[in-house]
Amino acid sequence: MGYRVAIVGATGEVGRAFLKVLEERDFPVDDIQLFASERSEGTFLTFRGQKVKVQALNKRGDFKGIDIALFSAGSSVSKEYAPKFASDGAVVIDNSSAWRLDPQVPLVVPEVNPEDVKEHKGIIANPNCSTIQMVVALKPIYDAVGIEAIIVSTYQSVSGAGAKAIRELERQTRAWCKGDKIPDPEALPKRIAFNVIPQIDVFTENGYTKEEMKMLNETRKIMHDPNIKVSATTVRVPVFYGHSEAVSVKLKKEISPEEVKKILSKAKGVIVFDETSSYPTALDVAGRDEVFVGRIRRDLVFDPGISMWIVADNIRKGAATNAVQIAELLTQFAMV
Ligand code: A2P
Ligand code: 11C
Repeated sequence: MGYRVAIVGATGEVGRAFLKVLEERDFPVDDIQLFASERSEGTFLTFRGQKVKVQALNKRGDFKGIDIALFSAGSSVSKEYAPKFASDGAVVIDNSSAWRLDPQVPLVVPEVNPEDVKEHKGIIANPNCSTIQMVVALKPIYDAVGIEAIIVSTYQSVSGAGAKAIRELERQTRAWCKGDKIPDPEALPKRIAFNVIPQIDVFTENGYTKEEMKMLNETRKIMHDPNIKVSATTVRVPVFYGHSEAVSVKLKKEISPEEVKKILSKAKGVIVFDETSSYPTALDVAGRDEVFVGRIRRDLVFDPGISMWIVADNIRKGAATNAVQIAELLTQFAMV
């Protein structure tokens, strides 16, 4: 038996990846409906070789007849429409930050807390991309020896900020190569071509950005550990796809880098890519669904502690793949 699936934000970076990942993983889809803004109404996207018409979300009266709705159209759309889809009978898997910290809404990374899916009341939240790849790599270490604190610096690609930011990096780089005036930033807070920007999302009162606070609050919720400490500096870099993270972890018990490599080599969804002078980069992982870990070494500040380098495709494992894996859990647990 297949499912009636809807995608909200289908024309966006993550929306298009939803279609690809559903196809690749052969998710049992009987019917697919695609929604975006009025700007995209009547355009077509392809699913399994068939053209599917995009509908304007705001022109639909009700959302009956949908089993699973994958949302990635921003927080305000999710706040307004996810409850409508849910009350009309769908289970919503929402990629925005709108519902992530709501106690009624599970926040799920299938490799880490799959059972939380069972608590859903119509909406399940997909975590932030930088959080997902970090917890996939750290949960096996957490289970083995315990983690007290994490210090993380991220190197995040422009695709995390959507299709407009991708075009912005392209336009600015082309202009620079031609010797033309570089267009002013619109999607990102400063020029991104040949630059790095230590700001993702807006600043909060404590001097950290929202993206940085998401890494703390979401990690606590996913790991079911309100005491774990996370201090993040999140940075945008001129890379199209793939987020990289330099992570230092304060452990509760001693473990050697060799043991960490062994544990992570067996962990679901993780690939250890750690040989002398060899490590994963964003270009290596673009288009992949696993989280790649390298540079595993003893930390020189935390004792006991481990440092490592974690890289994943933010649009796939950081968004679309994680959401489709949640949909797969719903089918495994017979919850749709
Ligand atoms: P559209 O393409 O019609 O603007 P990205 O994050 O890559 O920019 O994609 C955002 C997605 O969210 C797009 O599919 C976009 O549709 C969709 N979207 C944005 N605002 C709305 C809205 N008010 N209602 C429905 N979809 C929206
Ligand atoms: C970025 N991580 O790279 C952000 C995008 O909360 O889902 C995802 C924002 C979110 O810009």
